Amino acid sequence: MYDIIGDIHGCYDEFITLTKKLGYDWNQKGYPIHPDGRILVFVGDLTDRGPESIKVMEIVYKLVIEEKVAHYTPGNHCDKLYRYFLGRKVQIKHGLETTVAEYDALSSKDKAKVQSHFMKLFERAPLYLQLDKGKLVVAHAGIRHDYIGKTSNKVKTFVLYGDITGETNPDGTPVRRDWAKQYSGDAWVIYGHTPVEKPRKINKTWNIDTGCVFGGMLTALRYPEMEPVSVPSSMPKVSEKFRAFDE
Ligand SMILES: [Mn+2]
Repeated sequence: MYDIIGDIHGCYDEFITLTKKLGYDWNQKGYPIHPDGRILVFVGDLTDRGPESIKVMEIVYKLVIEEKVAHYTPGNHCDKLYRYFLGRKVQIKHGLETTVAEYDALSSKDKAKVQSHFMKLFERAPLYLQLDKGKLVVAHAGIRHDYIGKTSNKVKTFVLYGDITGETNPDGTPVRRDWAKQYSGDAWVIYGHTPVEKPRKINKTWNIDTGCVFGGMLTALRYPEMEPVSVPSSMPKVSEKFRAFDE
């Protein structure tokens, strides 16, 4: 009944192709509708780095806020864009520069619309989603078993950034612990955030960020079937962005 979509990062064309592959029809109303009433769920990181971040934001706004036919939970890139729209001092890099460039090219009328849509989408979104009577949890960077049901700042940092230690790797990237390997909960946790070459299932968790914006694939997970469905990316491959795990 749900199709959970991994990090899109402005890859609008791949999103269209993926939803069509999943059986959604765009012709009836101009947004994707499934004949069996399946529901789209977005794992966050709609924008940044890819070519059409604003189109992705707008279609998700349409589905979640206007039509109320989909669910969305934010990612770290969404959080940063929201802070940018609030007027906070954020660094316009790590992909935000492409979204800001798209935004700056809009008319002032469209700017106001896009900003208010995204802010409303973000403000109404839960930190993470608990669906199917709690049997399904969708959180951008995942969630620890004992954090499910909680919303402290610690939980917020975890669901947006993952299990970070505060330390950095020699290449400057944050050290991220492999929380999924320790996960022992009964609920399925579906997440993105860390690009992997293929959807990664370990314990009752699935990482479905297959690095579309880095030339990998855009992946959805069909729930309750637990069947991943992917489409190839049109972006150039940036192999060093993909993380390998020792199982
Ligand atoms: Mn991401």
